[in-house]
Amino acid sequence: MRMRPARAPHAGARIIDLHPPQADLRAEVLEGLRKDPKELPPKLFYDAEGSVLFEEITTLPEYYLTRTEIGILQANANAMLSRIGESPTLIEFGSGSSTKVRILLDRLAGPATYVPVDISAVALTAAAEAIAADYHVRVIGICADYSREFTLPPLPGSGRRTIFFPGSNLGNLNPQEAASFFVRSWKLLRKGDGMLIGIDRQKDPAILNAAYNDSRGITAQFNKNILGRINRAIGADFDLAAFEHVAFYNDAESRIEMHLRSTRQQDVTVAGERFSFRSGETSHTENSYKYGEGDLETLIRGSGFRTVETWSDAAKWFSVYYLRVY
Ligand code: AVJ
Repeated sequence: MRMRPARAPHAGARIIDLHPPQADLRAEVLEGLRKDPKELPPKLFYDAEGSVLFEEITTLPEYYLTRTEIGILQANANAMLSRIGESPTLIEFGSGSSTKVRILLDRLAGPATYVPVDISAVALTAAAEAIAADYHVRVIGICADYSREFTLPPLPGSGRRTIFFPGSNLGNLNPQEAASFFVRSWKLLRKGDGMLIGIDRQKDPAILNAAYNDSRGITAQFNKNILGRINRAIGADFDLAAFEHVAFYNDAESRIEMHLRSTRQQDVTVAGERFSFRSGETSHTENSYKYGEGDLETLIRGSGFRTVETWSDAAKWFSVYYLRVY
């Protein structure tokens, strides 16, 4: 039987809207397409259709990341919770549907505060209400963009804060952006507080290449959906059939790169502006950095964290780190 905290359950979730500045989609797309080589930011993947495609990716046999991380969380949740400490405040960045945190909450005994942070007020509210209904924890949802600096409102609870950042979402950031992510995070914490973060590791490139070139072509659809989204959201006439998915491991940069390759010379009108694509020209849509042992250490040491403990699967394909502010 699961241990229940002694105090009464909290009624519902409180939502605090910090009114994150809405991205100017049109300006960002045009800016990226004016570059040479052309670029489109990976956050554009996640409209309603793209989010469904990403959920499907997480179930693909080749996409080992999600199931491996969930396995690590399940196998080591108690050890993680003892690092996190008594009466914790768990602050999740990009909480989405708040699925993975349930693995921790399932094993929590005693009071706790869960603070999901997400840019989508709709997703945040639904997930926060669901957690408040299912667990005896205080839930304070914060609508904010964790990719920029923001300040937390005063939070109740006397225990340590832990930022929970699963999914290897750090992988989308280049080393400089990753370093500033840790500095921003550090500013939300105090000495002795921590961070529990999921990190995808360097491995046989064949495994990495397969994970981003799945046999059912779902990743290809996910990548091309960025063009469909631009068509729908800002008015453009991209022909999705005239672009192909490209994903490969760039060994020198330790990252998977995703691109969209124009299969012919073509002109596309985007928000009234005309862009030419050469036959074979690629537009860069995503980086997904893979970390070797020691890489993360170098990154975090400069920003006030130390690694306290790491947990991995047997093959060392994925790791969860508990870092502490010192
Ligand atoms: C959500 C950024 C962790 O990089 O593996 C999955 C996104 N892109 N397949 C990743 C993604 C292509 C994913 N992250």
